[in-house]
Amino acid sequence: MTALDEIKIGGLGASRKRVEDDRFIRGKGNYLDDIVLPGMLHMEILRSPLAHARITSIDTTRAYEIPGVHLVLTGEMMATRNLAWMPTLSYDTQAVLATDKVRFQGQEVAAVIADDPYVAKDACEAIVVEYEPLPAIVSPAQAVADGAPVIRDDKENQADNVIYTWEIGDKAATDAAFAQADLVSTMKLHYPRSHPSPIECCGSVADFNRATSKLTVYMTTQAPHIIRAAVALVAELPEHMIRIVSPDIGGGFGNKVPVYPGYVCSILASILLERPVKWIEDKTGNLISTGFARDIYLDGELALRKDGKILGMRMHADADHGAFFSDAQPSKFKIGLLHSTFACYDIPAAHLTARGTYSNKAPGGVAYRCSFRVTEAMFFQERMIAAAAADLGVDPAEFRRVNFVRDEQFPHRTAFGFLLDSGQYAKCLDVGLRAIGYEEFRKRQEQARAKGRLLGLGISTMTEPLGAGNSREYDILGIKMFDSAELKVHMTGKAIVRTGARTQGQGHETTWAQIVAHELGIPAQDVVVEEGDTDTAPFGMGTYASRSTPVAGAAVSMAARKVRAKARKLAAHLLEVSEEDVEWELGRFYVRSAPDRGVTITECALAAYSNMPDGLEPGLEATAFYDPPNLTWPFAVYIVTVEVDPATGVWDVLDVVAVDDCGVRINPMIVEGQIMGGLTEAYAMANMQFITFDAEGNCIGSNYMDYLLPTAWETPGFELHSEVVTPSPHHPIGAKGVGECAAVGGPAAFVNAVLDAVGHLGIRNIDMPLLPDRVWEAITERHDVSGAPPVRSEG
Ligand code: MCN
Ligand code: CUM
Repeated sequence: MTALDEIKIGGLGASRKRVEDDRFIRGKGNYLDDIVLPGMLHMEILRSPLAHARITSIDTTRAYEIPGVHLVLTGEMMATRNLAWMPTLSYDTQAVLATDKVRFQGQEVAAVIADDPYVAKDACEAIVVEYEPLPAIVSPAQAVADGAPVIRDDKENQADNVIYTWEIGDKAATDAAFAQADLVSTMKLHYPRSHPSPIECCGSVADFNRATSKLTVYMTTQAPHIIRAAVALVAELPEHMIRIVSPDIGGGFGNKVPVYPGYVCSILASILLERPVKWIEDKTGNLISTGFARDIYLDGELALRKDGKILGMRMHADADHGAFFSDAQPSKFKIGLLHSTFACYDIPAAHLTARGTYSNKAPGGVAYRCSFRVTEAMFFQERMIAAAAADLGVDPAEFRRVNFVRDEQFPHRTAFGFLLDSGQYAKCLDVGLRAIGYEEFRKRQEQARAKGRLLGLGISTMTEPLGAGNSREYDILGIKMFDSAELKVHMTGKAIVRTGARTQGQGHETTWAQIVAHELGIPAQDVVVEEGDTDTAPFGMGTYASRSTPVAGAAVSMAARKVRAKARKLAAHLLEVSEEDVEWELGRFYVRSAPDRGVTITECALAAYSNMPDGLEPGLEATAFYDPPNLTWPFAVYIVTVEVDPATGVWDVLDVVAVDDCGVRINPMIVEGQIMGGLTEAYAMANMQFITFDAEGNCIGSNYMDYLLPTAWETPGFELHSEVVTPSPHHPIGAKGVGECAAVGGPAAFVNAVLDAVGHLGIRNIDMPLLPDRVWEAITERHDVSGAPPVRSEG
């Protein structure tokens, strides 16, 4: 026997079909709403119709009169148990159920627990709440205006609506760079609110068992272990008596990272009623109250030299966080990793300031398919780069190439202090330009323009810091960021691997088995992957920020290597040679001097239970905790071509080319799926997704008539390229994260393409979404169009 064929056993690089899809496409998944427990009750939430109002009274009498109603929770009741407010992941507090005021439209005011969800919903409507309306704030500018009402008057020492001010970088060096500039290019834009809107909404089934004192909560969460710790601390329950189970998840995209009031209410209700309580959000509830992202005003400048070299960068961010500051992000950074902006460019000096403010909107700024605001960072970067190239009158592709971090500069320290691990930026760009037919397109564009047709080409590049931690720099609420994996090899050579991550559609059940196959030669189909149950899964910080492959995946590798080290001892024993004389090739140990004499990993597994050498602990399992030395930095180039109709402002996508370098690909097919999904979201954000607020704080876009999800019909085709592979030097298998790259880098490619088509008309910016009326207004009025100011309400 010789080494196994890695692709045949489903190892690294095999485009193995996703094993989880078998049950999903047959409708056999086990999602939260599939969970039915004996005696289970149902909870519905009453939400505020107003954005900002004082609550003068809540009368629940009529709700209690409805047959089938067991409990009506109000903020006042929660307060008696110290649960009216809960801590957020960013050291703020958030109302669980409103007591004093409501602070955004859709805020949770009361919860009804009843025999079935319809009765609970009816009972919600029977609750009488009296409000005294207050003026609403819907932008950072309004939040800091003189005389603005203080939204968070519940907080001591909060005299205004400012949450934080923050800065990073070297101001003096940046000022000096600007003093030397031949030209200063500016950019001001608004990255609008967006919503992850996974197919499955959020929900929980809380089951408190009085007999055992154990609380089991089935919950749509991307980070079950963190939730367990949070529940232990907030509800003051012992951690070992809490079991969080995250069942199959119908998409997360960041929506299922935060802790929502519904979870807390269902837990309290189950404890009070001693019965399982299920809460499932409806689509409106999900769209109006949970997991908003972005909503940030960015204003920046580049100091440029005539020859196209960038000397310095400065920017200011005004972030609208909504009524509660509840972002999940590393504690050290107030505005996530926004300072990853311009990381792929070699810029000597940079300075960033940020201010976060409260508004009468649902909590926002929560990540949506981005590693803590990297989406905003890269969007701004690539819009700014496009504008600067135009200001300088240089080719935008060449401008990028001149300023890229060069291959020989890695590892490269950015002006904001990140250490880039590896990359081949110029090569990715070349592949992209060739694929789109750059030179030919420029000619076509010119000919078309002569005939009054508007063609445009947009380039976007991005690099993303993925894989928090290392624990030195990254923690959430003081909990250091690392991950672990546990691998058990059974006596017949089959195995189970568990991690503290939680797949939501990314395919971990498929890819983690491939890592084991790569490390041990156990065919992937013989390895089962389990995640999401805190009673069985080893500790982990969860799945977001595309950290699973960089951290949990690395832990799988390390656990497998520990198993291999032990198997080597068993092999030496079986082969009757010393360990030093044993060599490894995929699936098999052999004697160095006699390669024909060998034992398979399966034989070693059996020996671990039946024939171990004296003094060796039986069994073949290992747990590895992995604290990454650094983040992984994938890179990508996205290029889009469009045609804009000057008569209507409608734009059609002609071609999309994507060149992603995420290091070694575990499963190329899954990686391509991730990229296509991300590009689809990027297209949606650029083209059609619109959430805004009128002057009274009414949320416009809280339904799928206003907030559009692209279907296969309108989504353009994508041409994907995988020929550039720069392994991460510090990751055990050289893989970098990829789950968010296309959603991060994609939007600017679409927007840059449209602006390239209309830029010669004197238009510098149109804010997303680039709806036809905005594009048409820009073309006909020849001015920039900002989507930022609140929509005036009629009547
Ligand atoms: N992968 C690979 N080779 C690489 C990198 C990744 O084969 N070099 C595989 C991984 O093993 C995994 C998938 O690609 O199966 C994504 O891996 P990774 O980049 O590590 O990201 P995570 O698993 O941590 O997923 C999180 C990321 C985030 S943060 C959001 S948001 C998002 C995304 O994944 N949400 C998703 N993609 C999603 N895809 C689906 N279907 N559903 C979501 O909710
Ligand atoms: Cu940034 S959304 Mo994902 O990190 O779950």
